[in-house]
Amino acid sequence: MAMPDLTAQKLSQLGITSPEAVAGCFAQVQRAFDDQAARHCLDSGDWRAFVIKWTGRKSGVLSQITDNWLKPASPELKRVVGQELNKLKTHVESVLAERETAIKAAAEQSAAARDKIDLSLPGIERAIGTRHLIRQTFDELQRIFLSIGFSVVEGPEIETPYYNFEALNIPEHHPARDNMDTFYIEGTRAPYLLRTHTSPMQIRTMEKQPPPVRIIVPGKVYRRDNPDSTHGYMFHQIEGLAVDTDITFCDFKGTVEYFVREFLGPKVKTRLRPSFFPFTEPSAEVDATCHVCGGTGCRVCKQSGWIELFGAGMVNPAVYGFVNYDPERLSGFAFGMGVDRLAMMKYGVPEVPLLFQNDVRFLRQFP
Ligand code: 2NL
Repeated sequence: MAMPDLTAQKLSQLGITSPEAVAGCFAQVQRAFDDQAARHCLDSGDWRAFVIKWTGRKSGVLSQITDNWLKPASPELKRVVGQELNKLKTHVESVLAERETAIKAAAEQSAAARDKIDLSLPGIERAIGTRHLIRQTFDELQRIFLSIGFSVVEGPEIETPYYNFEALNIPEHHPARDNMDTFYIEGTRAPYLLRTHTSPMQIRTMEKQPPPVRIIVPGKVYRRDNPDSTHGYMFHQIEGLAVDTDITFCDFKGTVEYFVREFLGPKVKTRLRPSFFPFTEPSAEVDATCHVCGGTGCRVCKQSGWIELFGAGMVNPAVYGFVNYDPERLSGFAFGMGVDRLAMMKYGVPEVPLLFQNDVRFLRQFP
């Protein structure tokens, strides 16, 4: 007979009348318990249910036996039922206690095993980034200018029209503003804009310190362009400025040539081509012999043998007026180069978007 049916009935209903038969019933119950105890594993949720099934106050098997077998037992059987019940209770409790100790020990052991640090395992490898190609190019350019006595100055990307245009001899409605159309910041009382070159920081430096000045200003600059393979709305620039009492066009030319040879190699030749900037006079475009054909003419240099590198010139004396420098006593040169352009040229990057999409297949080529 299955367990609940057996203990749900009174002994008289089961037809038990002798002490031997009582002992037989208890033996049957104990076998059922031992059987289940062996099957119920150390899984603790399952274990709880098993414990309650046997020792639960309300409807546990032991309580059922007390209620159904012991209490209504006939006077002749009461003693033996009580004895058998006590034996069963002791057995059940000792088995449960034993198993519980084993469960706890096993849980502790597995927790200890889990927490143990295996020092022989390889560590977690974290990918360490590398310097982006533009950063590498900035560093290279800065190294060259630092080696000949320039210092690095940085400044804000949000500027006023005065520092970005007026103080650089670009008055309102000057046509030079056309290709430097920029982003204006709305909702501020004073007009603010995103700088179109890093020149504002050269103006700020001259305002603050007396000559001599020998600085380069690296940074991000913005222009309102439609993005394509050669343009973005942002690019990186390094501008340079040298002002002193005795700076000549020869210093300008010598510095430019030194820089180009350091950056592109000793075989590269340089030429200056007349140009125009409102903030320099005279102004020049600096060209270098083509890095692809070496000057003989190819598709990249459009058969000319020359590649345009950057713009430069002698500082327009009008600029000195804005910073309280004496144009009679001082002279200097300045230049501005697009870092992205130079990086693309030197490393053969075909289009601007590649620089800023941060595709690892591109980045990994410049570790
Ligand atoms: C270009 C050309 C240039 C300058 C920038 C400059 C700054 C001051 C005074 C005079 Cl404070 N000049 N900067 C001079 C010549 C050229 O940039 O094409 N840049 C991308």
